[in-house]
Amino acid sequence: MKRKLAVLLAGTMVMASLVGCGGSDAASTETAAPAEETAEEAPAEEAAEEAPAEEAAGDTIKVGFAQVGHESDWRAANTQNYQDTFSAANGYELSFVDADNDNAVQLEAVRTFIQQEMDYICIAPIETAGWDTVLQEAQDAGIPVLIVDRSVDADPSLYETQIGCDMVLEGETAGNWLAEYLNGEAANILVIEGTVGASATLGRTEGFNKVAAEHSEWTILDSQSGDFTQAGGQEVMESFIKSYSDFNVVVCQNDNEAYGAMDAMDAAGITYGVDGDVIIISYDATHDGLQYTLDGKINCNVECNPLQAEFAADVIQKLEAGEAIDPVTVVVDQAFVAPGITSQYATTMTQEVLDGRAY
Ligand code: GYE
Repeated sequence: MKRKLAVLLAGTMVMASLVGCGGSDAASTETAAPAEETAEEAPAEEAAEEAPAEEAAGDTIKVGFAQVGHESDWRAANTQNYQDTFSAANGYELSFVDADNDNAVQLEAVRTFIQQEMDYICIAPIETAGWDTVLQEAQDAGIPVLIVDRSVDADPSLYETQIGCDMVLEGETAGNWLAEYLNGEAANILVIEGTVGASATLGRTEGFNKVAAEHSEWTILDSQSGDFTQAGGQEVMESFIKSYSDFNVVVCQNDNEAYGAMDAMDAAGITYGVDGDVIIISYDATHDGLQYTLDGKINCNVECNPLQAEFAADVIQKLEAGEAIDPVTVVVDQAFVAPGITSQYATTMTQEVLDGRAY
């Protein structure tokens, strides 16, 4: 009881949003239940005593964002987008932590946000696993959590919502495009995966492998993590080149890995892209990745849109207003292919498409 009361006194504004939300949305009612119980159990006059002070300080919404790191161009664009959206001018105080791809640092950041009594916590989880305890701690503290970009394997009642791209679909799109492009030709495939245990890695791998399983003429020779970095992509590709002499497809699970893989192939005299021996598939479709696609160096680039902060802000504003929120928001992607390729799964790159890309 003592803990519950402390929770109530610490977050009048948060509690109000949860109660309001619970009243209007079935999915969120469940999520908000512990905080609502807290409200009901606490003596009304004690809550009233504390409320005015909390409300006076409550005009600015305090958001803690535990970001993965700064491993890629995608991540840089995503971070910038959060900083622009959750600005003081927009009524927010954003506390930003770059976890540098370290799970322990990310967990610690979330615990610090809980201690600091943030109004909301956004987590872009490095890995899917290991979140139950800290999410429970946030819920016990009455702080709504938004899982953003990647997903977690925790009980969904421990967080408000998940916002991100459909990584499995991205993998399927890459696979479907390859099948269409090869049209029955054999493929010896090397995969440079993203960070081990990340939903972006797991989903893209699952989706691609699902299509690969339908093609007995395809062989996945090897699949290693390049940790979503350019250096990682280069290192993995260099080791692939030492081990395999007969491959015609390299799948890079993000653009930065593709840049590293291209450097490694350049150094080894291996040609790639529309005029080369090796087909390159990449993910993200960031500006530079699309430049390489326009140049015909990357054959197919499956988009993952990093501009997701608006969706998070929308959820927070709805919770503040006591409105219903969606338990899941899928950020819609498309795929792009090099000039000269036409595909039912992707848009053929043009200078105009590239000029329209802000990140
Ligand atoms: O593809 C990669 C980044 O989680 C979707 O993380 C994101 C991935 C993105 O490092 O570039």
